[in-house]
Amino acid sequence: MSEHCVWQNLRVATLAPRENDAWGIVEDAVIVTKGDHIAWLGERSALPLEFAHADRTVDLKGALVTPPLIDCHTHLVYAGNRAHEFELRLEGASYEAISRAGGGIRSTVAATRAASEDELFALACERARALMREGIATLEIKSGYGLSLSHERQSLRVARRVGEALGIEVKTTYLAAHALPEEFAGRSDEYVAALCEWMRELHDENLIDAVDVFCERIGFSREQTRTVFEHAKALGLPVKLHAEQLSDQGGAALASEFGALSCDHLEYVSDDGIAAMARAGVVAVVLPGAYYFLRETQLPPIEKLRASGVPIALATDHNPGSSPTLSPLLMMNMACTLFRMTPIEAWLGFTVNAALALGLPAARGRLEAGAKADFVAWNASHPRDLVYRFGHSPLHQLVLKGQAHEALDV
Ligand code: DI6
Ligand code: FE
Repeated sequence: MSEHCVWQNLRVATLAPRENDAWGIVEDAVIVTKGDHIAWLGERSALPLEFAHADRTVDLKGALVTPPLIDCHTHLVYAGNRAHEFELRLEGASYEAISRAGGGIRSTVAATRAASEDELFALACERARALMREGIATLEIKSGYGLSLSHERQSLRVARRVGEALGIEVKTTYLAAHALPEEFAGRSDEYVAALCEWMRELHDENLIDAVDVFCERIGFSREQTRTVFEHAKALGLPVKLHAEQLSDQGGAALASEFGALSCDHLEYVSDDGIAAMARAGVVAVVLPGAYYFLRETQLPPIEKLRASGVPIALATDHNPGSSPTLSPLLMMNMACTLFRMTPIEAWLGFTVNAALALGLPAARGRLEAGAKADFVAWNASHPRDLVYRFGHSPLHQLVLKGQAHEALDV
């Protein structure tokens, strides 16, 4: 028999819109969980008698309950850091120049290859725990700092192990097309052919949930991106794209042709790119951490994306080079202050639209009867309070499968 638990003394923001309220707020609410799903959710006064008798009652002391957050774009598996490059950039070197000089992604590749699988696992778990302390319970993790068959396999295996160890859902993304490894210098087409072969093997090992490419002057060309996408398509794998982060490569239109789950970054996306995304139902993932940390000045075209009806998701883009943040709440604040998104858009960006960017149902970003018994209790009274404050996590409890999660202690 699964445990029947009544959670009371709380207010819920379901994010399922009701009448004039986009937040779906339920005041003086009760949540009834049965094992790992929500059996009932609503106002206390409407609690049906059949649910009133519980095996366990939890008093949430007036907390605000929301759906857990979803981080739909991270590069969590790597060793080392790039604090030195941060200093170089402050002295005037550009991100692209550092990359062309052999630093950037390739310096993290060297550190990652030198680490053992257990070291990478410990580092990635520590980062995932930090995200969970701000309410994350679903996480996308990209490979892309291995860049050989065995090192990419190792990164993807580490990503899977993080999910199992922490009891959260991890979606893995194969990003071998992130940078050209040294051993393929001057032979980028051969590298693309090789990584497409590896894709087949790693797919057979069930290590890949989606395929991504860094389509950029310092990454891979549009034609190379097409080759990678064709291989993914032949294997039935969904694609996503690092598109128009530093320049317009026509990546968004290409990804839309392949029915991509998402196009990410998008500072330099064209009107045609946006139109193609709208037609194909591609999610825009905007990444204020990378925008801020690279001191970018070209804003992603939020107003045009909005007007075209493209769903907008947000993520941390956690990585050592362009976005070393582990704070989804800070990203929500920055999405509002820097990108002029609204607080409800920021929340939908880390819940409903982030689910879509991972190929999960939108309902994964809402709290409703029948949903998984996963939610976050915050010491706050309204979700907009969490967007407004920054540099602070008022998390009270992360509840997964109907149980308060224990693994968050430092
Ligand atoms: N775009 C990014 O912002 C990250 N990867 C990518 O394709 C940066 C990765 C890094 O600098 O290590
Ligand atoms: Fe990224």
